[in-house]
Amino acid sequence: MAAVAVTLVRRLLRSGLRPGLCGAGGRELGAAPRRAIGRVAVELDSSTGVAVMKMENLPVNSLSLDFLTEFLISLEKLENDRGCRGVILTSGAPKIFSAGLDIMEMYGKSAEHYAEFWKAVQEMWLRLYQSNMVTVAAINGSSPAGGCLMAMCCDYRIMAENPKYSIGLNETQLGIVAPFWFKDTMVNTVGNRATERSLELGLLYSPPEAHKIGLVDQLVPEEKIQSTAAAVMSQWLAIPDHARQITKSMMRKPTVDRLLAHRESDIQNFVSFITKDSIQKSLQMYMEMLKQRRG
Ligand code: CO8
Repeated sequence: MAAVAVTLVRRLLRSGLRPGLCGAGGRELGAAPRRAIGRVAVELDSSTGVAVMKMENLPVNSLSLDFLTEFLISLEKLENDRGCRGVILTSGAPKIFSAGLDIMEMYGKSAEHYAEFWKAVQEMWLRLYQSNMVTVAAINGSSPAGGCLMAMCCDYRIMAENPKYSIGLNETQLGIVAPFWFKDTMVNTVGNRATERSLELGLLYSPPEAHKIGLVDQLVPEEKIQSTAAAVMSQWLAIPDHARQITKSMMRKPTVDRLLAHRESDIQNFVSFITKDSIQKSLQMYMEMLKQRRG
């Protein structure tokens, strides 16, 4: 994984951003919080050891290659900071947690680009799913596809009770197929039957439906989401780190190992799938549908 991190840092430097300027958590110790990089705002409270990572890739927090690169660097800094034990993942975009993978990264690009993009998506999943820190998702907006995957990587999910929001793995609605490790993550969260139905139909659930199947752990009024996340975090942090971390690894390692064993072929599968004319056509139609829906 170290090699991937070096590649990501190189990418970020090429883009003109300077990841090394601030201390872990996006601020220098003892200095006023400041933004390390543009699309992910991180604030670490050194008195609690809890960081809030706010996704700010406006308008919809789509997971572009640049965003994923910044996200990974921010997460790694926190992971390496002994003063940080927990992360609350949330959104700074109104009404959207994350719109999932950036469709423009999967459309009309070269095979090399698709491979680089997919490696970054894999890396995001590997890092977040295996994080040693306690991770709590404060889902303050809609969270389709890759957004739902990010939330499912966390240890606990709290969603705002807003009937306009939805969450789920809706890939089949775009004419694409969720990869096996998306499927595995959902099976580990809600079980086999609910995953089978969700994935085949590309279901997006309202907050009460998501809560009913266990896709989210708790619903709260929108204004209480951050305070509830902080309260849940302190319950999880009351458990000794080493015991919790070993238990988490015991639960998640077999799933992680499955991707690690097939990482290259998973990239090749993605590239050969996404470059098919029929898939490119489906994505184009889906984007047109999104625009028409807006009127
Ligand atoms: N990627 C890129 N751009 C997006 C995305 C996205 N995922 N979602 C929305 N946008 C764009 C819209 O096109 C629009 O652009 P513009 O202003 O230029 O027209 C802008 O963001 C705002 O979008 P909306 O007007 O639709 O905003 P709303 O607030 O009305 O709705 C939603 C927000 C609910 C997020 C809505 O945009 C939506 O449903 N988006 C699509 C979400 C989605 O289906 N994502 C799935 C992505 S695929 C994925 O994550 C996993 C793929 C697995 C790989 C499969 C292997 C082959």
